[in-house]
Amino acid sequence: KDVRVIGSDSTTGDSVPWFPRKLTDLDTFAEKVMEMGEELSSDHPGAHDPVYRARRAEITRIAKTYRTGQPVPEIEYTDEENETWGKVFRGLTAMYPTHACREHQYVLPLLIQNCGYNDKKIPQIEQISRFLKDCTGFTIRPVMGLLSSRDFLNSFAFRIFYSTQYIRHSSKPFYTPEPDVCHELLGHVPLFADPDFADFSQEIGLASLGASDEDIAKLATIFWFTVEFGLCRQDGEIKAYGAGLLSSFGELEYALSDKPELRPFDPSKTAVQKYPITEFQPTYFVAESFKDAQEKVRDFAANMNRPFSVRYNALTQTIEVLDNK
Ligand code: HBI
Ligand code: FE
Repeated sequence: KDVRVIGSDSTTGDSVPWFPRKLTDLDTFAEKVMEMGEELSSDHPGAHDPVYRARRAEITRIAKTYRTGQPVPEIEYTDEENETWGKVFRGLTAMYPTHACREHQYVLPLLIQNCGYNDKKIPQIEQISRFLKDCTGFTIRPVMGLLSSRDFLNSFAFRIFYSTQYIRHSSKPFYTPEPDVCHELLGHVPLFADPDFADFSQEIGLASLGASDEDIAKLATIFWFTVEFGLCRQDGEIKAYGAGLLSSFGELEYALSDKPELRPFDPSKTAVQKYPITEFQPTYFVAESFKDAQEKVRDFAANMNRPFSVRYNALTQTIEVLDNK
């Protein structure tokens, strides 16, 4: 087996889409946001608030200029921002004991102890990133807004999570049409501290490197029904581990009610399930464990249409490409 160089961004013929091979390659993603990075769509709760828009521009500038190896700059959040966070924090933490998976319940007190999680102030990304690094090797980079599925998924191959640093508009504390710190820090972060979940997320990331556009769409759907909206079975009960659920009171309650349809997680079926993005999900997929889900994603990836396989070298933090055609 040898390592070959792949470097084309065309998906035609037998060439392979470009993908990052080393950490600094991720610097090129900084400005490639899809939407809402700098501009808010007209139905965004903050779209007509000039103070909110100026604040967003100030915060996204950090993500735009961030480079590999730098500490994530601290943000001094305003009283209004901290109050919005407090409302969300208090509401959600009241539901976690009955609704969150055991891994989330185990990690949240550690975040309170080590990373300044409380209902008074929004915690700082840098401190959280250092904590995650000690737990699972995951680190956090700031991002301006939504990345393409390919770019976003690729980063998980390196155990890197792109997190926004701004918060939703104060007029609607329980609603956001896009990721914000409440979603990232309460929904995603606790799970990245869990070794099995970290392995699972990295497996999706590795599968996405150089994948065809069709396979990226499938992996993004798998990501949606696991990392974002996943349910799991624990001690005979259904619990939530998806960040989209763990950061939304309404949907967290609904997902564990008898209203939605539940199906077993099976990558080849999950990958082609249609889903709405602005309403509660009619269907959720239930994982038996993160290890089981990881193995299933690995088998799925092995059957993808990709003329090589990849491996992450944690010592050099680079991707090795194995030519095994
Ligand atoms: N970009 N910054 C960011 N955060 C996300 O959660 C995100 C994204 N891009 C795409 C995406 N999520 C998912 O909808 C999947 O396509 C992976
Ligand atoms: Fe998310």
